[in-house]
Amino acid sequence: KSVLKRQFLLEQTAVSLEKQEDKDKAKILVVDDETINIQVLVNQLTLNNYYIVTALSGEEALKLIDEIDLDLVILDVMMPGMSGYQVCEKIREKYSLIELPVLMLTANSQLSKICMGFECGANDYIVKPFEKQELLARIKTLITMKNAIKQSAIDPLTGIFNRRRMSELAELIFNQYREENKVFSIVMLDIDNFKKINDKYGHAVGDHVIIELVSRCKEVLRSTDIFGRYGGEEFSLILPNTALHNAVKVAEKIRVNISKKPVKIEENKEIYFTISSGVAQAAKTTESIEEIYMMADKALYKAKEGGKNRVEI
Ligand code: GH3
Ligand code: MG
Ligand code: MG
Ligand code: MG
Repeated sequence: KSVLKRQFLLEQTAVSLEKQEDKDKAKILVVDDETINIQVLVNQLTLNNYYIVTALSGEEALKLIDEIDLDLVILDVMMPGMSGYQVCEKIREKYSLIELPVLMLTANSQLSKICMGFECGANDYIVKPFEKQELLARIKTLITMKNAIKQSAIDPLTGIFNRRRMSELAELIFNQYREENKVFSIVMLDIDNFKKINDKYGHAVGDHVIIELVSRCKEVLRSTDIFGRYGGEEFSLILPNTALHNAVKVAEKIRVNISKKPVKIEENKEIYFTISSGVAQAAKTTESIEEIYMMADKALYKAKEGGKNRVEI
């Protein structure tokens, strides 16, 4: 029976993945051990233009959360195996209230159970049987809030993290890695002679070069790497679990990926541009994240002094 259940859900998911190619749709993970509950939610949410992913257990849900960039999790509390409370706590170890909202959904209306949900990291709580309108209104608010917060962390020209968010993430990673005794590296990248590109071809071409730089970097980076715009034509990378020599390899790969291929700026016009990078590693002895940024900055300066289009440590 449970195999059939799973099969049904897999098909449901496959169908919705096929139909809902629209990337703009908010993605919701529905976690419930009862197929019928999932079915009801999937139907309602799909009608309201959400992209739905489903899981029948907490264990399965946690896997999906790491694989898919979700906007909301709707979480049943009473499930065999991990309870919704446990799942929510696990989610909060990795994602904050503003990164991934969780809406708990359960038949238990006891005050202590509701409070427990919030203590475990839920953003909102709704008791079954729920009013469809109310559920939809709560979902909408949670997703709107998440998007608003996301906007404030993103650079509008390139779509990658802005400096503020990069600083927050660097701080987070620094603290986490120091506790766990792990290593990570920082790369600072700066476009060479960018002022000349602007002066010669105009600001719009300059912007286009910046956007091209971002996509060339993305071609090289892994999904766990953190990439942001530090300022004007300066970018920074946080490479988790990456020691200095490997970070240099990544920076070198990016440098080559940029310098080897021209950028098309008009129908029949292509230009080449280059970047310089400075790399530094955060090790056990590092006292603060600022210290690593300063080291990377110094290395970048060295790369510029040494003739540009190069990587230094
Ligand atoms: P270097 O090789 O030493 O890095 O020289 P550079 O010309 O790249 O550096 P400089 O700091 O002298 O000039 C950077 C220029 O980048 C100046 C600024 O007007 C331009 N800039 C900053 N942000 C943007 C942007 O968003 N778009 C465009 N088109 N230009 C920008
Ligand atoms: Mg249940
Ligand atoms: Mg520059
Ligand atoms: Mg600069």
